[in-house]
Amino acid sequence: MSDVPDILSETIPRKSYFLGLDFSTQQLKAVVVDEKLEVLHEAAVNFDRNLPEYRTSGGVKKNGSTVTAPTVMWVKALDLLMDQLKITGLDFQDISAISGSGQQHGSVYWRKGVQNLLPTLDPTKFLFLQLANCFSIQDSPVWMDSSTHSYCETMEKKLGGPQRLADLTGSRAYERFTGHQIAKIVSEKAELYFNTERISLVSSFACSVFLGCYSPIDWSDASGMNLFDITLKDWDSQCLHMCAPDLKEKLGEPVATHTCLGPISNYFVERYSFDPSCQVVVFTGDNPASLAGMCLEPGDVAISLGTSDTVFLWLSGKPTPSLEGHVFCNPVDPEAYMALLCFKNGSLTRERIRDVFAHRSWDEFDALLACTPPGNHGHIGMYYDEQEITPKIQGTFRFNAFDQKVNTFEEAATEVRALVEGQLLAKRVHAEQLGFNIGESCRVFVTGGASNNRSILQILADVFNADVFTQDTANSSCLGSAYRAAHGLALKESGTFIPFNEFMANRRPNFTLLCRPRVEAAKLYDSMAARYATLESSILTHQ
Ligand code: 5FX
Repeated sequence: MSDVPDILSETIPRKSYFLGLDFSTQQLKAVVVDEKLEVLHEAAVNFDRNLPEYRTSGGVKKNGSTVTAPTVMWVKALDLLMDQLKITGLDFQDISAISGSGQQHGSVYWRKGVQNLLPTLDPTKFLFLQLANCFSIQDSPVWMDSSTHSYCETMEKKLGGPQRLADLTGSRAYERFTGHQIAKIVSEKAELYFNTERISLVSSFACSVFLGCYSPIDWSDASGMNLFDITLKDWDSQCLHMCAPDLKEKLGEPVATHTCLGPISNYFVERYSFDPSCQVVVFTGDNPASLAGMCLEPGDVAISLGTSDTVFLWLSGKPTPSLEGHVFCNPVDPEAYMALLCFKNGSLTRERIRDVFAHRSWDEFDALLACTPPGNHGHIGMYYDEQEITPKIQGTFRFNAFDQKVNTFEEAATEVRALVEGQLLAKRVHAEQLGFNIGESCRVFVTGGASNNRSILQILADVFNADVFTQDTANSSCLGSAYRAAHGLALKESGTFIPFNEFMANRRPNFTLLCRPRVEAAKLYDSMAARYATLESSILTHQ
């Protein structure tokens, strides 16, 4: 224990539990922590497996470049999750505050009149039965959608170019960003848009259900819409007008990500015996919540190896958004920012290569990695099964040691190493392009499905020339939501702003050192990263 005063027990002395939820792409997860922020209960509902009636694959429905999820499926998942938590023996009465996160950029369209219904839901009935007819658009566009190209072009052009939009909103125009999704709905389904009372992000939609009224959108998740001025921390009226009429009213006033919104709705008090004073702290995006869950500090890199691979960094100074990657408002420090890089081709591509080249076996995949040297004898691969976000390109690109394009690699082992090295080099190259310096004290924290694969993590340590750590729990978004619930409540009770990292002192989750960089391999990856960057620009200019 350090000498830092224990702010948490000073502000929350009584027995308190905190519930964190994560409405992610493939599942809905929950974690409950106690007043020491130690995990007591966990639960999850998988959309494909536990709710097959919605016929999703990987939690989504694809129709060309349009990717959606049935909004009511998320509500039904919540009904199931609450029952699961009850079965774990959790007494909901002990929960002092809840918060949550959602996949970023996805949007929910509440039809006119629902604001009167939300506070009066019948606690004897499931939520999904009562909310089934509450959405003017049944299928929510989600972050995997890439169908709004023309709307992106229009906004960048009208606003004075991609860099200008990035300077204002933290990102150039991205197809999955919510402003363009809304613009598409106005243009293709105007009637449904005009029948919409409120537009939520996945995070603020879930928060609204717990609150029993429309929740505001928080600053961090608002930063993923191409509508929010990240410096002024307010909607930008020019961007709003470019996307849709009366959008400001439909989005509501944005709030700081530590805001405590008020008590949980009567539905949860009556149905699950929550204490009526249990507080709801505004929900945020899954990546910002993950930053909180990992207790990131300036100089650290966090990498989530999941459906999408994401890299995020804490930015302390004035942000300098670039044409690749995103700057969001920091979820735990209203003065700071965070950078995020999102790679759409993550675990699904790793699984495809495993299936094709390693007989569907991770053991064989690891054995193939082990029998090839770092640097792969000069071979480099870039695998974009789906249209990639960073950079925007689709297809498979293989290069030999002379930078010549080749159609295949001769050996399965070369292919497997090319995939892993290519994916990890891309993360380093793009983090550096955002201005990140891999310093001596750089630590890499990994989370997500592939974070227990040692062979992949050794390459990660070598590529970043940094120690790689993992946390006790892989559910960093969920855990971050539970921490944020505790922090938000402490701010409310104390009436002052307590920095999150001070609040978390003494209670950071345990980190385990998994891999250390190997000097020779790290040197080799320095030059390989420069080669990777050049090859990537060459395919982008020739596409
Ligand atoms: C971030 O910008 C993304 O689009 C993804 O990481 C989603 O948040 C995944 F849920």
